[in-house]
Amino acid sequence: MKYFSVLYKSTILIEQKLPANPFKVIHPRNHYTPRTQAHTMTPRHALVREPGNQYTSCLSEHPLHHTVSLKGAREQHKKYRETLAELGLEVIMVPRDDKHPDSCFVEDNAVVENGKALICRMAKESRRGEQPGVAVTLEEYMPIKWAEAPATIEGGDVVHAEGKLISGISDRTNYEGVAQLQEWLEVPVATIFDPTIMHLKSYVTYLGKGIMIATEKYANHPALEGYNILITPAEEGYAADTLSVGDTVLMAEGYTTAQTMVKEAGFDVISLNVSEIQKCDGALTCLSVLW
Ligand code: CIR
Repeated sequence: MKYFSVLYKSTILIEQKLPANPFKVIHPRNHYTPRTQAHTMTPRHALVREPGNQYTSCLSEHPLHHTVSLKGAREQHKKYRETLAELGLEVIMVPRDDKHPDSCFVEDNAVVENGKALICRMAKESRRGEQPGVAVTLEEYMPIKWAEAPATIEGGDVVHAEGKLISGISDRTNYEGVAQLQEWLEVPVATIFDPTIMHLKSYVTYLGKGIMIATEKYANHPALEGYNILITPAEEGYAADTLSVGDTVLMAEGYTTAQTMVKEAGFDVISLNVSEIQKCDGALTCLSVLW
């Protein structure tokens, strides 16, 4: 197995840095039965929403954004849903949202951990308004809370590992967002500060069994202390966004070296074509909320 050890310094736990932040429960309900407790690498549910009619107007800095195909994105999304269902997950479809171009990237709308969901406060104005559809569905399964200003937080920044979260402090997520995340979900959150990036999970994801996959830039970060790190080749950085279901890892098609590394680390790999998702700056994790 090719593991790359990291230099360990000190893990930065956010509770040492941030004041407590009281919340209101916005949509209290009593009829749910909590179905999930601690984080599991074998989720049973996947919440998804297919790309809406405005998808091609997504936020994107991808050079091929102008070639993005809604039809292709829907086909790729369908294959993604089918794959999750074949892996045994209950795939829960949130009704399509044709008003918000980025509405299929539901990962950014909510963070689920410990049987609860924090509904995110999106950093980008054009994405505010995506969350209610996701919130209405999630609250049938678990208690929810809405993140409140001045917090901004997007689930694409939040890496889930056993017993902890690791969040980017990025262009989309601020310290207040992480404080609210930690308080409501009652889980320690380590942070990686990099305001130049959109989301941390484009660079770091957790495979399970104590193994992360990361681009070189973050591999030595103290927040990843204690994990074995697979470092993606420089030209395969996109492959660092992976989606684990048990011992199976969904990975983007075309990144063969990274896929081989993950296989050699003991995982089964399913390769998916996500070209039309990538053109909207999305990746595999962005398309679902798992629990
Ligand atoms: C955005 O810029 O917000 C979307 N076009 C892409 C969001 C991707 N989401 C993710 O990485 N979790």
